[in-house]
Amino acid sequence: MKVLPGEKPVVLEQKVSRRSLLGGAATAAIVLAQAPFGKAVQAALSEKEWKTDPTKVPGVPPGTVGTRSPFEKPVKKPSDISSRTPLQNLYGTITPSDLHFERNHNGVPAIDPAQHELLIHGLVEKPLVLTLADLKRYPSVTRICFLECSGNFRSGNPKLSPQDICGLTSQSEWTGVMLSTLFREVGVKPQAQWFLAEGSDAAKMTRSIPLAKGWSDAMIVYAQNGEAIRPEQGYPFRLFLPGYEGNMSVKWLRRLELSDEPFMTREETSKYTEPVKDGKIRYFSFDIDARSIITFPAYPAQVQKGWIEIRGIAWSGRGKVDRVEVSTDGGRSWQLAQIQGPILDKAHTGFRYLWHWDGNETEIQSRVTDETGYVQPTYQQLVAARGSKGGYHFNPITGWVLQRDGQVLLRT
Ligand SMILES: Nc1nc2c(c(=O)[nH]1)N[C@H]1C(S)=C(S)[C@@H](COP(=O)(O)O)O[C@H]1N2
Ligand SMILES: [Mo]
Repeated sequence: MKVLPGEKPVVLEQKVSRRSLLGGAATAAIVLAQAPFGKAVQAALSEKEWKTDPTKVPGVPPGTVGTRSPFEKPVKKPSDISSRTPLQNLYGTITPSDLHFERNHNGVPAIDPAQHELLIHGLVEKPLVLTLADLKRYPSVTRICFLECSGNFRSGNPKLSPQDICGLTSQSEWTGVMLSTLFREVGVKPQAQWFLAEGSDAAKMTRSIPLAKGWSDAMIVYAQNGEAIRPEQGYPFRLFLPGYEGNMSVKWLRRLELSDEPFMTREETSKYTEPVKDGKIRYFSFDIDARSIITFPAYPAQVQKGWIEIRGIAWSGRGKVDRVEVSTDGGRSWQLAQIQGPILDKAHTGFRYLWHWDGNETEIQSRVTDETGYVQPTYQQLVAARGSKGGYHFNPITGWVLQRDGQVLLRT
């Protein structure tokens, strides 16, 4: 193999075993020998080697799983209880599975699918116990849908990114069984009106769900973006309720109990309720209200005057996005954004608006209207309607201030 003067070959001959290749070319990779091969080799490359003319040395051989370029480092932002999707680093509308947000009330359980069962009982003709293998024998359905935590709101600091403000929403292509298929299998008794879903994590998450949702579009999903659902998302399977607050899509599902009334669990009485007016509390607020957010330009982006493609996502738990408007003058005037089709039901939908920025300080905003006619409210409208400054189901218009120096900050 020809090596340019002063350069060190990175990967040597083609006909070497993986072992000798790891040993010969990449010392650090020996430690990583159990890691995916390509990743191990790449991780072992020094910065100088990445700068070698790639046409002068053979590349890394194919591996067992793909890798992300070490120049791209999108990461979730974890706290003790959740981990947020880096919306500002994503393209299109599918969240890479390893960047799907997480909200765990007592950690991610380790579940062996061979030991895991789902019980369906209560007001049914024929109670049923199902394993993952059993579920996979039923007719399957695949759909693209967002999942959002109803606690997905933060504000108060100009240096918050879309991830910080709104990173508890993600979108996947989900595959599983319609709950209606399983309802037919067990035979629902006429008195049944609700069902309880219970998880097998240490939080034993339980929520009551109206039976009608079970008959319409509820699913039990075991796959996400073409592979088995990830442990963080509920492996081996979870309930998935399109458009409903994320909390009800119980992960690591182990039990469904049909009943004539709701169970009034902790998560639907003490938690996941929100103040409305006059000291009243609203509960069983299932639908995710329509929301949009500009993900570029947004903090921490730095921009230059001239042409800027404003980009973002919009979604509604009640159906399809009808339109998205963008304002480049702090909400005084609005223009229609372009929507990236296909527009799917209850799905993150991309929008863009090409804009020429003159370099003067201004504020950009986006506002979605869904197919029911619901218009995304301002923060002031929400506070006036609810009499509170936050809580669950808070979906205000987000504004980004473009400063003259090109720094983009959250309007607080
Ligand atoms: N069993 C169980 N299911 C659960 C939770 C949990 O802690 N345990 N968290 C809920 C909450 S509050 C949300 S927002 C979603 C988050 O799903 P994700 O972690 O896959 O993004 O799962 C819901 N289902
Ligand atoms: Mo949540």
